[in-house]
Amino acid sequence: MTFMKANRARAPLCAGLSLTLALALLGGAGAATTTEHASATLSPEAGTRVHGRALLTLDTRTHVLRVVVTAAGMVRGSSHPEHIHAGTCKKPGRILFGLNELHAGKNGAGRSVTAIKGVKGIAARGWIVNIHRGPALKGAGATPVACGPVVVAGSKAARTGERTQASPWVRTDRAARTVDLKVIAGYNNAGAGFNYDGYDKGAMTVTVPLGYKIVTHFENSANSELPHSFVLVPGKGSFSLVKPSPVFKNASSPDPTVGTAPGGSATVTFVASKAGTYRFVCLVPGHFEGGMWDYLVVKPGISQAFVTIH
Ligand SMILES: [Cu+2]
Repeated sequence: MTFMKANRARAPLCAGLSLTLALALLGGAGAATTTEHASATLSPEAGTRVHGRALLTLDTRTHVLRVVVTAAGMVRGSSHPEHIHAGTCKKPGRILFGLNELHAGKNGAGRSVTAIKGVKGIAARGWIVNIHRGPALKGAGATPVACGPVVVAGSKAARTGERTQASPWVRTDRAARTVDLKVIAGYNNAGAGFNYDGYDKGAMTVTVPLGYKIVTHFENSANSELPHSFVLVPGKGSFSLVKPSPVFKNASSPDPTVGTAPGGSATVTFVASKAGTYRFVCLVPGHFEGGMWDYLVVKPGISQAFVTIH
């Protein structure tokens, strides 16, 4: 099994709302709402490491659609044309809306904000956000370097968590009821290295189907300066930092208070046998307190795992 290596730099925190809570709130929104919300998780295309997120907000009175794109893993100082297209990431169609150019800073990350007038509604399906290689839209410059489908908040697709495009670091085998999950500790400098896949302090939620076997390919980056571990603990409340007690049998890397050395790896296999919100944490002393944790949600009624960045 191969995984594309994606640069998962931090997206802005959305006030720490868990996915479940966010969906519950959106589901409760009534007819009085004057905004529609949608988002797209942008995954690498064409072998790049470009990765990001687009947030779409439509004011249904003024018909102004505001699109904020954050992305990382770009070539430093590069410029990228970007659009909302019709179609799918596999088969992009015509350009529906142009977005302002995305400029990568010295760290390869960037943010663009675009306001588009005269938008009547966000399509429940069939919109994608494409970041092109650039700098111009000619020849190879038109190749998408990251893409993701637009998912409307509160829609069936958002509620069931189905995505037309799987995340690059989770793979679901429906027939075998197995999810392969890649988790890299100390992936980059986010949270001073106390992160999984580039996300710390609950900025990432991995959602998996209830009852599936989760095969976690846990790695500690060779660039880490410290050992790290992976243990699944309750989603809230306290738990022992010294006596590991994973919520599912075997849901722990070996000797988690000592940790896996930089460059080391471990396969952590467990069955997601009870629905709920959990956290995966590092139990090397001080690391959980330093923000080294993210969420894992076990959800009934879905058959594909996915990753949400908050
Ligand atoms: Cu750690």
